[in-house]
Amino acid sequence: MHSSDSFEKPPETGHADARPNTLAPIGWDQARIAEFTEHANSGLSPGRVARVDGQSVMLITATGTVRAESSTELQQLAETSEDRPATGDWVGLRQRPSSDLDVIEVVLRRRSQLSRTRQVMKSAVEQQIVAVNIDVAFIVHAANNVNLRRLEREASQVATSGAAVVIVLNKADLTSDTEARSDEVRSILPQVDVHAVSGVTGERVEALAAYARPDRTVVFIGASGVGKSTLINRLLGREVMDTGAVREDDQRGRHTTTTRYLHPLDGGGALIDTPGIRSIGLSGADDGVAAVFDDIAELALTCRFNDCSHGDEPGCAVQDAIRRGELEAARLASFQKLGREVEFVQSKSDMRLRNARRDIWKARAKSNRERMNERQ
Ligand SMILES: Nc1nc2c(ncn2[C@@H]2O[C@H](COP(=O)(O)OP(=O)(O)OP(=O)(O)O)[C@@H](O)[C@H]2O)c(=O)[nH]1
Ligand SMILES: [Mg+2]
Ligand SMILES: [Zn+2]
Repeated sequence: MHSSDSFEKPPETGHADARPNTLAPIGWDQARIAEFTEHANSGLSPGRVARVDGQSVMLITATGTVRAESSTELQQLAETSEDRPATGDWVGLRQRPSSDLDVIEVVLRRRSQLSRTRQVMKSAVEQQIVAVNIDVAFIVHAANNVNLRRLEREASQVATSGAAVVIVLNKADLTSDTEARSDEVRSILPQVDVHAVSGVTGERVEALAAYARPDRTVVFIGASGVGKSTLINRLLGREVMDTGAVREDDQRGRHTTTTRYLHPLDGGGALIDTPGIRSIGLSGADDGVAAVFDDIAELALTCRFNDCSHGDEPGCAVQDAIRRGELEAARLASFQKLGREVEFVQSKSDMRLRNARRDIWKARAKSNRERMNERQ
């Protein structure tokens, strides 16, 4: 298990001034310092959330790792779980010498936010934050088991977050086919970097290390068992995360990682490990879908009708492109499927729409009842 002591404290030098700044290498830049001035003046110190454990969080600060909880005011301000401190957040902290827990008084503006839609009940969905203030997202798949539909969904999810998408085909040691797999990925995501690597042999892992520069935060997402934690251990150069064997029968992982962890890299930068999730909901906005399918989005601009569904409408530029062989019909199909999912999620999370629908159903039920009564 990982307790707070799995995070290394900076070396004690005896001189406060000589202590290396542990925050700059994980993204505490000039803009953040400026943003923080007023909070520093009111006695707060900065920290970055490394891990959230229920009500308390673990923070990396200039003087080491500390535990903290949100102030009562902050808790009241947080209307949804999205507003609570999340892995990767920069916060302002007030020390509380008499307690093990310091107090988080402010959460700084998020520069990017990766969330997923989680089904909480049969008819209710919730946005769940995966990580914030991230610059790059590694979408990890096993090279011998690439799921293109899932990959498209994950890429759309990342596109809405503000982070750059990088595709990692791990376990390259298990297949001789990595070039063909990489080409398949490039055919659906032409603008995205694709790297075939192995977390076990270390093959091509240096290509990934190149993204993890000082002041950059990289988040790893992907199904359980694809090897996210294995890659992170390799990039960190030590076994920080537990890794787990995949099941023989279906090659699925066992959900070894259960929380999100932010790990500072020795050379600067940070990596966030996340638990593999079974299915990824889309996080609402269509512009993410459009960004991944920008070829279709661009074609659609010239369809005759603004609300063209790219079916059998006259003057459909998308269908024209398919007829000319410039666009694969399968690509349109996955675009439409994704669009429907987004719409579904949006309509579900849009309270007004939900209430309006309920009223319509009530009205229908009522008129059905009345009609039944008339017949009797
Ligand atoms: N052959 C091979 N096996 C790998 C590679 N990377 C990881 N594995 C194995 O795959 C299994 C799962 O690896 P993990 O790193 O735990 O996977 P994960 O993505 O972190 O999984 P969760 O934490 O459950 O989300 C382990 O048995 C690893 O040793 C690789 O490049 N090649
Ligand atoms: Mg893991
Ligand atoms: Zn059209």
